[in-house]
Amino acid sequence: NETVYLDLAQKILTEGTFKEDRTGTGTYSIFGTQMRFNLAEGFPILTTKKVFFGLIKSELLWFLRGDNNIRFLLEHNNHIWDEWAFKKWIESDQYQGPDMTDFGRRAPLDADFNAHYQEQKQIFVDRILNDDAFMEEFGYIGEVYGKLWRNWASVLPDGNSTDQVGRLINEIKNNPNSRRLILSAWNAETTPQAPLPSCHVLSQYYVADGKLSAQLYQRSGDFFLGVPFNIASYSLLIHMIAAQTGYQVGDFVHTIGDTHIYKNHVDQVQEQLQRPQHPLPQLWLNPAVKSIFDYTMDDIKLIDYTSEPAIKAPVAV
Ligand code: THF
Repeated sequence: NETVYLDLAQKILTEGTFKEDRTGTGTYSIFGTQMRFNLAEGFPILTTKKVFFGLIKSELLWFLRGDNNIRFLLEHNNHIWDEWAFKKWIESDQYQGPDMTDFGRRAPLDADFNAHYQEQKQIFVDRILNDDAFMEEFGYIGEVYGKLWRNWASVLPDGNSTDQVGRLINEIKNNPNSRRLILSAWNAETTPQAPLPSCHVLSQYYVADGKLSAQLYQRSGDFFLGVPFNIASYSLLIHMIAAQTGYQVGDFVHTIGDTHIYKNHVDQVQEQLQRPQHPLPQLWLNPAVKSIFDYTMDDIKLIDYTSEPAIKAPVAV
């Protein structure tokens, strides 16, 4: 169950240091935390608030495609990366609309501005979906997840790019005792220039007793909005890799550096902490799928997911 998540939320609120941050919102933060989820006990998606599993599926399929252009997400009605591509657009000289500086901070505070922002973002999203040249120029979010997982550029003059996921699957099949089962999403040269440098920096995979486990190092965790997604996303990835390599699922170990609750999420967390837990759902993966790269939305389902209602909160940009 999710007690480990709720206890850590409580600890951040009680012991966290108040820190200003890049987004100007302010957070309660502690450094260096760890949660462990035994995936055999059920699929670790929160039940004290509704978490939209469809968004988690489409984001992970997007990473596994090696895609770092938000069009695929938009085609799946997934808007969790819009702000980052939009930021690049409004900072470009081609953008002629109303001033959108600091939109993430201003939108929740100023209804008038928010109306303009929503309008501009809708125009942006429609153009990414319908205008190929625009999508090519402004749809990318840089050298993060998808790109680095599937298509890490070579530093050698005539080298080939590296498919880290393909290699990882082969290594788990052929060399399961390896201590080098690593997926890196941080390229020291290029990632710091991305609109949002990767939060989940590195994951390591581990096989023992017929079970596949993984540990994620996440440099920064937005505990209320992002972390529930990250837990479910990596748990889903472990299930998929285990299914493709013939192992059962073991543990997901989630290590986070700056573990924070945004100031404007505190009321929501407090409400969540009062709520009852529901039994965890089970994950179903279509057993007919023969490659990690062939899963579609319909091949992945949660069985018996019941939860308390969703809790809205503004995302910091
Ligand atoms: N930025 C911030 N501030 N926090 C993050 O967790 C985060 N991410 C990704 C990129 N930037 C980030 C995107 N992940 C939501 C969930 C995950 C995100 C971004 C946003 C979110 O708003 N979830 C809502 C539902 C949204 C919807 O229905 O469209 C929720 O209630 O869960 C770190 O991965």
